Amino acid sequence: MSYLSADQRYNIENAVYKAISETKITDIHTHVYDPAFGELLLWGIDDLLTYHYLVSEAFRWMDISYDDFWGLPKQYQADMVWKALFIDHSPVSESCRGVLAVLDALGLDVSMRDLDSYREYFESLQPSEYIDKVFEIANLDSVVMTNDPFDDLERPVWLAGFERDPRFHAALRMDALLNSWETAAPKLKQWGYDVSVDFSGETCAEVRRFLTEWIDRIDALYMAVSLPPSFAYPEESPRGRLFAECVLPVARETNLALGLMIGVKRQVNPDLKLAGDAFGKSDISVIECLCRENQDIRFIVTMLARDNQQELIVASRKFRNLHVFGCWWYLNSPFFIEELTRMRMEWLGLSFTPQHSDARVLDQVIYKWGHSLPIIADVLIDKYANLAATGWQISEEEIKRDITGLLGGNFWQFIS
Ligand code: RAT
Ligand code: ZN
Repeated sequence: MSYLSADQRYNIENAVYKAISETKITDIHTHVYDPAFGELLLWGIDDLLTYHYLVSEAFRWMDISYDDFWGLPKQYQADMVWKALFIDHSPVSESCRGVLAVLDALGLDVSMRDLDSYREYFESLQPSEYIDKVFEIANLDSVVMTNDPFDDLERPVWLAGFERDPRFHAALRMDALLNSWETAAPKLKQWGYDVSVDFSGETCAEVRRFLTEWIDRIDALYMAVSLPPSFAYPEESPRGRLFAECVLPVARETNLALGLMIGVKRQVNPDLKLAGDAFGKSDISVIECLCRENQDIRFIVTMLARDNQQELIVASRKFRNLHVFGCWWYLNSPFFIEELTRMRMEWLGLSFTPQHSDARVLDQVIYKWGHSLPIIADVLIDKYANLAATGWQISEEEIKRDITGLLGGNFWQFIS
Protein backbone atom coordinates (compact mmCIF):
# COMPACT_ATOMS: atom_id res chain seq x y z
CA MET A 1 0.00 0.00 0.00
CA SER A 2 1.44 3.31 -1.03
CA TYR A 3 0.37 6.91 -0.63
CA LEU A 4 -1.22 8.74 -3.50
CA SER A 5 0.60 11.68 -5.03
CA ALA A 6 -1.20 15.01 -5.21
CA ASP A 7 -1.28 14.62 -9.00
CA GLN A 8 -2.95 11.23 -8.84
CA ARG A 9 -5.65 12.56 -6.51
CA TYR A 10 -6.11 15.61 -8.69
CA ASN A 11 -6.72 13.40 -11.73
CA ILE A 12 -9.31 11.37 -9.85
CA GLU A 13 -11.06 14.53 -8.67
CA ASN A 14 -11.17 15.89 -12.20
CA ALA A 15 -12.54 12.68 -13.64
CA VAL A 16 -15.25 12.40 -10.97
CA TYR A 17 -16.38 16.00 -11.29
CA LYS A 18 -16.36 15.76 -15.07
CA ALA A 19 -18.44 12.58 -15.02
CA ILE A 20 -20.91 14.03 -12.51
CA SER A 21 -21.39 17.17 -14.57
CA GLU A 22 -22.00 15.07 -17.69
CA THR A 23 -24.43 12.59 -16.14
CA LYS A 24 -28.14 13.22 -16.37
CA ILE A 25 -30.04 12.35 -13.20
CA THR A 26 -33.22 10.35 -12.69
CA ASP A 27 -34.81 11.79 -9.56
CA ILE A 28 -36.62 8.74 -8.23
CA HIS A 29 -38.91 10.37 -5.66
CA THR A 30 -40.36 13.88 -5.85
CA HIS A 31 -43.66 15.64 -5.27
CA VAL A 32 -43.55 17.77 -8.40
CA TYR A 33 -46.11 17.37 -11.15
CA ASP A 34 -46.31 17.13 -14.89
CA PRO A 35 -47.27 20.65 -16.10
CA ALA A 36 -50.64 19.26 -17.22
CA PHE A 37 -51.59 19.28 -13.52
CA GLY A 38 -51.63 23.10 -13.61
CA GLU A 39 -51.57 24.65 -10.15
CA LEU A 40 -50.46 21.40 -8.54
CA LEU A 41 -47.03 22.06 -9.98
CA LEU A 42 -45.52 24.47 -7.45
CA TRP A 43 -42.70 26.81 -8.43
CA GLY A 44 -41.37 30.28 -7.73
CA ILE A 45 -40.29 32.28 -4.72
CA ASP A 46 -43.56 32.20 -2.76
CA ASP A 47 -43.80 28.42 -3.01
CA LEU A 48 -40.14 28.13 -2.09
CA LEU A 49 -40.62 30.26 1.03
CA THR A 50 -43.78 28.48 2.15
CA TYR A 51 -42.21 25.01 1.79
CA HIS A 52 -43.20 23.09 4.90
CA TYR A 53 -39.57 22.54 5.89
CA LEU A 54 -39.29 26.34 6.23
CA VAL A 55 -42.69 26.95 7.78
CA SER A 56 -41.92 24.87 10.85
CA GLU A 57 -38.60 26.69 11.27
CA ALA A 58 -40.29 30.08 10.91
CA PHE A 59 -42.90 29.25 13.55
CA ARG A 60 -40.10 29.03 16.07
CA TRP A 61 -39.77 32.82 15.74
CA MET A 62 -43.09 34.09 14.38
CA ASP A 63 -45.53 35.68 16.80
CA ILE A 64 -48.82 34.67 15.15
CA SER A 65 -51.36 31.93 15.83
CA TYR A 66 -51.36 28.92 13.56
CA ASP A 67 -54.89 29.72 12.38
CA ASP A 68 -54.06 33.32 11.57
CA PHE A 69 -50.98 32.27 9.63
CA TRP A 70 -52.85 29.68 7.59
CA GLY A 71 -55.59 32.23 6.90
CA LEU A 72 -53.13 34.56 5.14
CA PRO A 73 -52.67 34.59 1.36
CA LYS A 74 -49.57 32.66 0.30
CA GLN A 75 -47.61 35.81 -0.51
CA TYR A 76 -48.11 37.19 3.01
CA GLN A 77 -47.09 33.86 4.51
CA ALA A 78 -43.96 34.01 2.38
CA ASP A 79 -43.28 37.59 3.59
CA MET A 80 -43.47 36.40 7.19
CA VAL A 81 -41.17 33.44 6.61
CA TRP A 82 -38.70 35.67 4.76
CA LYS A 83 -38.65 38.17 7.63
CA ALA A 84 -38.35 35.55 10.37
CA LEU A 85 -35.73 33.36 8.73
CA PHE A 86 -33.77 35.57 6.36
CA ILE A 87 -33.95 39.13 7.74
CA ASP A 88 -34.31 38.84 11.52
CA HIS A 89 -31.82 35.95 11.68
CA SER A 90 -29.17 34.60 9.36
CA PRO A 91 -30.50 31.84 7.08
CA VAL A 92 -28.03 29.12 8.03
CA SER A 93 -30.36 26.10 8.04
CA GLU A 94 -30.25 23.70 5.10
CA SER A 95 -33.75 24.67 3.93
CA CYS A 96 -32.95 28.40 4.04
CA ARG A 97 -29.65 27.89 2.27
CA GLY A 98 -31.63 26.01 -0.36
CA VAL A 99 -33.74 29.05 -1.22
CA LEU A 100 -30.65 31.21 -1.67
CA ALA A 101 -28.92 28.52 -3.71
CA VAL A 102 -31.90 28.41 -6.09
CA LEU A 103 -32.02 32.19 -6.52
CA ASP A 104 -28.28 32.30 -7.11
CA ALA A 105 -28.40 29.47 -9.66
CA LEU A 106 -31.08 31.40 -11.54
CA GLY A 107 -28.78 34.39 -11.75
CA LEU A 108 -30.57 36.53 -9.14
CA ASP A 109 -28.54 38.64 -6.76
CA VAL A 110 -29.11 37.29 -3.25
CA SER A 111 -27.06 40.08 -1.71
CA MET A 112 -29.89 42.49 -2.59
CA ARG A 113 -32.32 40.66 -0.26
CA ASP A 114 -35.02 42.08 -2.52
CA LEU A 115 -38.04 39.81 -2.36
CA ASP A 116 -40.11 41.96 -4.73
CA SER A 117 -37.51 41.75 -7.47
CA TYR A 118 -37.37 37.96 -7.08
CA ARG A 119 -41.17 37.89 -7.44
CA GLU A 120 -40.96 39.99 -10.59
CA TYR A 121 -38.47 37.57 -12.07
CA PHE A 122 -40.75 34.57 -11.54
CA GLU A 123 -43.80 36.46 -12.79
CA SER A 124 -42.02 36.98 -16.10
CA LEU A 125 -41.69 33.21 -16.69
CA GLN A 126 -43.92 30.66 -18.39
CA PRO A 127 -44.07 27.27 -16.60
CA SER A 128 -43.01 25.30 -19.69
CA GLU A 129 -39.86 27.34 -20.36
CA TYR A 130 -39.09 27.36 -16.65
CA ILE A 131 -39.30 23.56 -16.41
CA ASP A 132 -36.76 23.28 -19.24
CA LYS A 133 -34.49 25.72 -17.47
CA VAL A 134 -34.71 23.98 -14.11
CA PHE A 135 -34.07 20.56 -15.63
CA GLU A 136 -31.09 22.03 -17.43
CA ILE A 137 -29.57 23.66 -14.35
CA ALA A 138 -30.16 20.61 -12.14
CA ASN A 139 -28.92 18.26 -14.87
CA LEU A 140 -32.09 16.21 -14.65
CA ASP A 141 -33.20 13.70 -17.18
CA SER A 142 -36.50 12.83 -15.53
CA VAL A 143 -38.32 12.86 -12.21
CA VAL A 144 -40.72 10.42 -10.58
CA MET A 145 -43.89 12.02 -9.23
CA THR A 146 -45.94 10.90 -6.23
CA ASN A 147 -49.44 10.12 -7.47
CA ASP A 148 -52.23 9.35 -5.05
CA PRO A 149 -55.62 8.58 -6.65
CA PHE A 150 -57.29 9.65 -3.41
CA ASP A 151 -56.03 13.19 -3.90
CA ASP A 152 -59.10 15.17 -4.95
CA LEU A 153 -57.10 17.66 -6.99
CA GLU A 154 -55.00 15.09 -8.78
CA ARG A 155 -57.56 12.39 -9.47
CA PRO A 156 -59.76 14.33 -11.96
CA VAL A 157 -56.72 15.22 -14.07
CA TRP A 158 -55.87 11.55 -14.52
CA LEU A 159 -59.48 10.65 -15.22
CA ALA A 160 -59.84 13.39 -17.84
CA GLY A 161 -56.61 12.28 -19.51
CA PHE A 162 -53.81 14.49 -20.82
CA GLU A 163 -50.72 14.37 -22.93
CA ARG A 164 -47.83 13.27 -20.75
CA ASP A 165 -44.54 15.11 -20.54
CA PRO A 166 -42.17 12.13 -20.82
CA ARG A 167 -39.82 13.66 -18.24
CA PHE A 168 -42.41 13.12 -15.50
CA HIS A 169 -42.84 9.45 -14.52
CA ALA A 170 -45.62 8.31 -12.21
CA ALA A 171 -45.50 6.31 -8.98
CA LEU A 172 -48.71 4.99 -7.48
CA ARG A 173 -48.81 6.23 -3.92
CA MET A 174 -51.01 4.20 -1.57
CA ASP A 175 -50.90 6.20 1.68
CA ALA A 176 -54.59 7.02 1.80
CA LEU A 177 -55.59 3.48 0.93
CA LEU A 178 -53.29 1.72 3.39
CA ASN A 179 -53.08 4.15 6.27
CA SER A 180 -56.70 5.43 6.37
CA TRP A 181 -58.81 2.46 5.33
CA GLU A 182 -61.91 3.69 7.22
CA THR A 183 -62.12 6.75 5.00
CA ALA A 184 -60.70 5.12 1.88
CA ALA A 185 -63.23 2.26 1.75
CA PRO A 186 -66.37 4.43 1.37
CA LYS A 187 -64.64 6.38 -1.40
CA LEU A 188 -63.74 3.21 -3.25
CA LYS A 189 -67.35 2.14 -2.96
CA GLN A 190 -68.50 5.46 -4.37
CA TRP A 191 -66.09 4.99 -7.30
CA GLY A 192 -67.67 1.64 -8.18
CA TYR A 193 -65.49 -0.87 -6.33
CA ASP A 194 -67.47 -3.42 -4.31
CA VAL A 195 -65.59 -3.10 -1.02
CA SER A 196 -66.62 -3.11 2.65
CA VAL A 197 -64.77 -1.64 5.60
CA ASP A 198 -65.00 -5.03 7.32
CA PHE A 199 -63.36 -6.80 4.35
CA SER A 200 -66.39 -8.96 3.64
CA GLY A 201 -67.34 -10.15 0.17
CA GLU A 202 -65.08 -9.25 -2.72
CA THR A 203 -63.21 -6.50 -0.89
CA CYS A 204 -59.64 -7.70 -1.48
CA ALA A 205 -60.27 -8.63 -5.11
CA GLU A 206 -61.80 -5.23 -5.68
CA VAL A 207 -58.88 -3.40 -4.06
CA ARG A 208 -56.57 -5.38 -6.34
CA ARG A 209 -58.68 -4.30 -9.31
CA PHE A 210 -58.44 -0.68 -8.14
CA LEU A 211 -54.65 -0.87 -7.85
CA THR A 212 -54.20 -2.57 -11.19
CA GLU A 213 -56.45 -0.11 -12.99
CA TRP A 214 -54.56 2.85 -11.55
CA ILE A 215 -51.18 1.31 -12.32
CA ASP A 216 -52.31 1.11 -15.94
CA ARG A 217 -53.95 4.50 -16.01
CA ILE A 218 -50.93 6.39 -14.75
CA ASP A 219 -48.36 3.99 -16.20
CA ALA A 220 -46.73 3.67 -12.78
CA LEU A 221 -43.03 2.89 -12.52
CA TYR A 222 -43.52 1.53 -9.01
CA MET A 223 -46.04 1.46 -6.16
CA ALA A 224 -45.18 3.33 -2.97
CA VAL A 225 -46.30 4.05 0.54
CA SER A 226 -44.97 5.94 3.54
CA LEU A 227 -45.30 4.09 6.81
CA PRO A 228 -45.08 4.80 10.54
CA PRO A 229 -42.29 3.40 12.76
CA SER A 230 -44.85 0.92 14.11
CA PHE A 231 -45.35 -0.70 10.69
CA ALA A 232 -45.23 -4.48 11.03
CA TYR A 233 -45.36 -7.44 8.70
CA PRO A 234 -47.37 -9.53 9.19
CA GLU A 235 -49.76 -7.13 10.88
CA GLU A 236 -53.23 -7.64 12.40
CA SER A 237 -54.85 -4.49 11.06
CA PRO A 238 -56.63 -3.24 7.96
CA ARG A 239 -53.28 -2.06 6.64
CA GLY A 240 -51.73 -5.47 7.31
CA ARG A 241 -54.54 -7.16 5.45
CA LEU A 242 -54.45 -4.77 2.50
CA PHE A 243 -50.69 -5.10 2.34
CA ALA A 244 -50.62 -8.90 2.40
CA GLU A 245 -53.74 -9.62 0.35
CA CYS A 246 -53.79 -6.75 -2.12
CA VAL A 247 -50.50 -4.88 -2.48
CA LEU A 248 -48.09 -7.82 -2.48
CA PRO A 249 -50.18 -9.90 -4.91
CA VAL A 250 -50.50 -6.91 -7.27
CA ALA A 251 -46.74 -6.28 -7.09
CA ARG A 252 -46.20 -9.93 -7.93
CA GLU A 253 -48.70 -9.97 -10.79
CA THR A 254 -47.63 -6.70 -12.37
CA ASN A 255 -43.95 -7.23 -11.59
CA LEU A 256 -43.77 -3.69 -10.20
CA ALA A 257 -41.36 -2.78 -7.44
CA LEU A 258 -42.74 -1.61 -4.13
CA GLY A 259 -41.35 1.60 -2.61
CA LEU A 260 -41.43 1.70 1.19
CA MET A 261 -40.66 4.93 3.04
CA ILE A 262 -40.59 3.95 6.66
CA GLY A 263 -40.43 5.84 9.92
CA VAL A 264 -42.74 8.85 9.62
CA LYS A 265 -44.92 9.82 12.58
CA ARG A 266 -47.67 11.81 10.95
CA GLN A 267 -49.22 14.87 12.56
CA VAL A 268 -47.33 15.07 15.83
CA ASN A 269 -48.46 18.70 15.70
CA PRO A 270 -51.52 18.93 13.45
CA ASP A 271 -51.60 22.75 13.74
CA LEU A 272 -48.53 22.80 11.53
CA LYS A 273 -50.40 20.90 8.79
CA LEU A 274 -47.90 19.48 6.27
CA ALA A 275 -45.07 20.65 8.53
CA GLY A 276 -46.44 18.73 11.51
CA ASP A 277 -44.85 15.31 10.93
CA ALA A 278 -41.96 13.81 12.90
CA PHE A 279 -40.21 10.45 12.85
CA GLY A 280 -39.30 7.45 14.96
CA LYS A 281 -37.11 4.38 14.86
CA SER A 282 -38.57 1.37 13.08
CA ASP A 283 -38.04 -2.35 13.48
CA ILE A 284 -35.68 -3.67 10.81
CA SER A 285 -36.85 -7.26 11.35
CA VAL A 286 -40.05 -6.21 9.55
CA ILE A 287 -38.06 -5.46 6.40
CA GLU A 288 -36.05 -8.64 6.78
CA CYS A 289 -39.23 -10.71 7.06
CA LEU A 290 -40.84 -8.95 4.12
CA CYS A 291 -37.83 -9.49 1.87
CA ARG A 292 -37.30 -13.10 2.98
CA GLU A 293 -40.91 -14.15 2.50
CA ASN A 294 -41.36 -12.31 -0.80
CA GLN A 295 -38.13 -12.87 -2.65
CA ASP A 296 -39.91 -12.53 -5.97
CA ILE A 297 -40.92 -8.94 -5.14
CA ARG A 298 -38.49 -6.04 -5.34
CA PHE A 299 -38.51 -3.44 -2.58
CA ILE A 300 -37.04 0.04 -2.82
CA VAL A 301 -36.65 1.24 0.72
CA THR A 302 -35.66 4.40 2.54
CA MET A 303 -35.90 4.97 6.27
CA LEU A 304 -36.26 8.21 8.16
CA ALA A 305 -34.42 7.48 11.40
CA ARG A 306 -30.65 7.82 11.42
CA ASP A 307 -30.68 4.93 13.89
CA ASN A 308 -32.08 2.61 11.22
CA GLN A 309 -29.46 3.28 8.59
CA GLN A 310 -26.78 0.76 9.49
CA GLU A 311 -29.26 -2.07 9.86
CA LEU A 312 -30.97 -1.15 6.59
CA ILE A 313 -27.62 -1.44 4.86
CA VAL A 314 -27.02 -4.84 6.40
CA ALA A 315 -30.52 -5.97 5.40
CA SER A 316 -29.74 -4.92 1.84
CA ARG A 317 -26.58 -7.06 1.93
CA LYS A 318 -28.77 -10.03 2.87
CA PHE A 319 -31.54 -9.53 0.35
CA ARG A 320 -30.89 -8.67 -3.26
CA ASN A 321 -34.57 -7.83 -3.66
CA LEU A 322 -33.95 -4.81 -1.40
CA HIS A 323 -32.63 -1.59 -2.93
CA VAL A 324 -31.77 1.21 -0.53
CA PHE A 325 -32.39 4.75 -1.74
CA GLY A 326 -32.12 8.38 -0.75
CA CYS A 327 -31.45 10.48 2.30
CA TRP A 328 -35.03 11.07 3.20
CA TRP A 329 -36.48 14.32 4.58
CA TYR A 330 -34.79 14.96 7.97
CA LEU A 331 -31.73 13.12 6.68
CA ASN A 332 -31.45 15.32 3.61
CA SER A 333 -28.81 17.72 4.89
CA PRO A 334 -25.06 17.69 4.22
CA PHE A 335 -24.11 16.12 7.56
CA PHE A 336 -26.37 13.11 7.08
CA ILE A 337 -25.90 12.81 3.31
CA GLU A 338 -22.19 12.41 3.83
CA GLU A 339 -22.57 9.91 6.66
CA LEU A 340 -25.16 7.79 4.86
CA THR A 341 -23.35 7.84 1.53
CA ARG A 342 -20.06 6.79 3.11
CA MET A 343 -21.66 4.02 5.16
CA ARG A 344 -23.57 2.71 2.19
CA MET A 345 -20.63 2.77 -0.17
CA GLU A 346 -18.37 1.05 2.34
CA TRP A 347 -20.86 -1.78 2.82
CA LEU A 348 -22.83 -1.99 -0.41
CA GLY A 349 -20.25 -0.86 -2.92
CA LEU A 350 -22.22 0.89 -5.62
CA SER A 351 -25.44 -1.12 -5.39
CA PHE A 352 -27.79 1.56 -4.07
CA THR A 353 -29.26 4.92 -5.09
CA PRO A 354 -27.69 7.57 -2.88
CA GLN A 355 -30.21 10.34 -3.32
CA HIS A 356 -33.61 11.57 -4.43
CA SER A 357 -34.76 15.17 -4.09
CA ASP A 358 -38.23 14.88 -2.54
CA ALA A 359 -38.77 18.30 -4.13
CA ARG A 360 -42.26 19.69 -3.59
CA VAL A 361 -41.48 22.89 -5.42
CA LEU A 362 -39.93 22.40 -8.84
CA ASP A 363 -37.08 24.84 -8.24
CA GLN A 364 -35.91 22.79 -5.23
CA VAL A 365 -34.39 20.13 -7.47
CA ILE A 366 -31.70 22.74 -8.18
CA TYR A 367 -30.51 22.96 -4.60
CA LYS A 368 -31.32 19.45 -3.43
CA TRP A 369 -29.12 18.04 -6.17
CA GLY A 370 -26.74 20.97 -6.06
CA HIS A 371 -26.04 20.26 -2.40
CA SER A 372 -25.90 16.47 -2.69
CA LEU A 373 -23.73 15.99 -5.77
CA PRO A 374 -20.52 17.49 -4.34
CA ILE A 375 -20.88 15.26 -1.29
CA ILE A 376 -21.46 12.14 -3.37
CA ALA A 377 -18.48 13.19 -5.51
CA ASP A 378 -16.22 13.65 -2.49
CA VAL A 379 -17.10 10.25 -1.07
CA LEU A 380 -16.41 8.64 -4.44
CA ILE A 381 -13.11 10.49 -4.79
CA ASP A 382 -11.98 9.15 -1.41
CA LYS A 383 -12.96 5.62 -2.39
CA TYR A 384 -11.21 5.76 -5.77
CA ALA A 385 -8.17 7.29 -4.07
CA ASN A 386 -8.09 4.37 -1.63
CA LEU A 387 -8.17 1.99 -4.59
CA ALA A 388 -5.48 3.90 -6.44
CA ALA A 389 -3.26 3.64 -3.37
CA THR A 390 -3.29 -0.15 -3.81
CA GLY A 391 -2.17 0.22 -7.41
CA TRP A 392 -5.67 -0.36 -8.87
CA GLN A 393 -6.15 1.62 -12.06
CA ILE A 394 -9.52 3.05 -12.93
CA SER A 395 -10.49 4.50 -16.28
CA GLU A 396 -12.64 7.54 -16.97
CA GLU A 397 -15.19 5.23 -18.62
CA GLU A 398 -15.43 3.17 -15.44
CA ILE A 399 -15.93 6.28 -13.35
CA LYS A 400 -18.64 7.42 -15.74
CA ARG A 401 -20.29 3.99 -15.56
CA ASP A 402 -20.32 4.03 -11.75
CA ILE A 403 -21.77 7.53 -11.55
CA THR A 404 -24.43 6.76 -14.14
CA GLY A 405 -25.50 3.90 -11.89
CA LEU A 406 -25.61 6.03 -8.76
CA LEU A 407 -27.61 8.84 -10.37
CA GLY A 408 -30.41 6.66 -11.68
CA GLY A 409 -28.98 3.71 -13.60
CA ASN A 410 -29.02 1.40 -10.60
CA PHE A 411 -32.65 2.24 -9.96
CA TRP A 412 -33.66 1.57 -13.57
CA GLN A 413 -31.80 -1.72 -13.54
CA PHE A 414 -33.37 -2.76 -10.24
CA ILE A 415 -36.95 -2.05 -11.27
CA SER A 416 -36.68 -3.38 -14.80
O1 RAT B 1 -40.29 15.35 2.33
C1 RAT B 1 -41.44 15.76 2.39
O2 RAT B 1 -41.81 16.78 1.80
C2 RAT B 1 -42.43 15.07 3.25
O3 RAT B 1 -43.48 15.89 3.52
C3 RAT B 1 -43.07 13.88 2.65
O4 RAT B 1 -43.61 14.21 1.42
C4 RAT B 1 -42.34 12.65 2.42
O5 RAT B 1 -41.24 12.85 1.62
C5 RAT B 1 -43.25 11.63 1.81
O6 RAT B 1 -43.09 11.28 0.63
O7 RAT B 1 -44.15 11.20 2.51
ZN1 ZN C 1 -41.70 12.46 -0.35
